[in-house]
Amino acid sequence: MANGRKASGGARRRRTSSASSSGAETPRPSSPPSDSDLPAVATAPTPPPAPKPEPPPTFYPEAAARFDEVVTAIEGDQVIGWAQDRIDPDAMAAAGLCYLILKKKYGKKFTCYTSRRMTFPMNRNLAKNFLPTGLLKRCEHEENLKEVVTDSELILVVDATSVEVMTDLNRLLQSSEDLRQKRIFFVDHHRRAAEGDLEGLENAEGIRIESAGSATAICVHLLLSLGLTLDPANEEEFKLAVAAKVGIEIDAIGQEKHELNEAAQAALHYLDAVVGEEGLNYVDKLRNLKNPVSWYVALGNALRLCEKYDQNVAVCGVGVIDDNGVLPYVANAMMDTGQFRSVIVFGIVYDTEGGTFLSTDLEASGRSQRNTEVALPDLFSEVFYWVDDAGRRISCGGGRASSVLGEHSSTGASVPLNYWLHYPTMSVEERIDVLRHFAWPAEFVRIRNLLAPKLGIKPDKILSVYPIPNGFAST
Ligand SMILES: [Mn+2]
Repeated sequence: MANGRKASGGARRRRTSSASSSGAETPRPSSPPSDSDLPAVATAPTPPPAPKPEPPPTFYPEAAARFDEVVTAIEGDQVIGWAQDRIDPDAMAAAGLCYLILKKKYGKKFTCYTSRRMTFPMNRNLAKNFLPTGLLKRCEHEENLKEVVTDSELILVVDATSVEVMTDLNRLLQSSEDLRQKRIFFVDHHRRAAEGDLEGLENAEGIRIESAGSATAICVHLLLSLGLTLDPANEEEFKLAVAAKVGIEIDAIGQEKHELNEAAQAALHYLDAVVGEEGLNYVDKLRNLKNPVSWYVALGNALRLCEKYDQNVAVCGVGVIDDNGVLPYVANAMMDTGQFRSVIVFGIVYDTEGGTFLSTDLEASGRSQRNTEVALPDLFSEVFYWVDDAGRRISCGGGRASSVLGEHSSTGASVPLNYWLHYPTMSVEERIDVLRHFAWPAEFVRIRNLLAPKLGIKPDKILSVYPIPNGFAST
């Protein structure tokens, strides 16, 4: 169908470099641009030198002491880090604070690796305008990733320890026993994964504080415990404080402020004092960033079929798209109609850069509200998987439920489609055609066949926004 091509053709949004701010001399980020670069709306006037906020009582001093021992033992002046695929604000800010600690206290340079494109405009903007330039590096852009990892004395992993959410690190660790012997230090607030957790490796250790609520809150206290502070008059530190505030708050979504633990509250209180009114304005602007227009096209396509979905659980295949932010956005908007108790949206998502395909995945996003019949986290882990060489199913989906009865749940999945990623084509355009005409019908039918019996709905209630060839349209 022709009307879907625009979103994925060669005319991708291009960012100009004018808005990328870097270094200590650049002005404060002007109004954070939307994904397509807003012009600078209001360049903030240089504020009067703000007094340095009083550091709060610090938490986790033992963790800081161990961090200090581990970093002090490193001889080189470079440390590499790792964060989850599609790095989120908490991981970003935690990486940013580690960067600052390593730079100011130990004189070391820090580069944090992550795979896949970030999901939301806010995240992309935060990375671009509020984090030090060069801190984050996409694994797909590093030609010698294996050498980089082999050569580094330490891998500092933030906000994750499950290898399943760090695709490229997982691949490297699988490939070499030497790499599995690497020294790893993690700073995380998630529960240890039952399988495939870095903590199970011989030379891995770290800080795991589940009650902290975010990796950023832990890192704020690391910074303070190590005798450092954030200076609002310093460009880089001011921006990092803004990022840290966003990081903590995003991971606390669904919780009231008073429900956060003392350490997180103290960290937020301190960051508020550092960023001041100016910083709070940036936080608001970041929250209100507009979505790219292609997202509305996908939403329109999905809503066009509104009458045909199952009322209990609407399932929509949005086809082939070039932006992974579309799926949670469409899922949320469909829930907002109030017509469905659960929504599952899936599609083939690719990411290109400079004529090269960086990834091609089958991705899905699910939302549920007061639906006791559908347990989305379990469903996602059963339905979204890939099969390894030994025939084992490796699950690539999961999520959170806010109560046992599925009061509210939010899930995601990302299954690599390696066959299609490596499918030889003559051009990007041809590849997109192949994905749309061949990969999509095959993947759509596959997911429909897996989902329909598990959801107890008829296959023809699972809809594709693009027609599927005859014989498969309904059964
Ligand atoms: Mn987190």
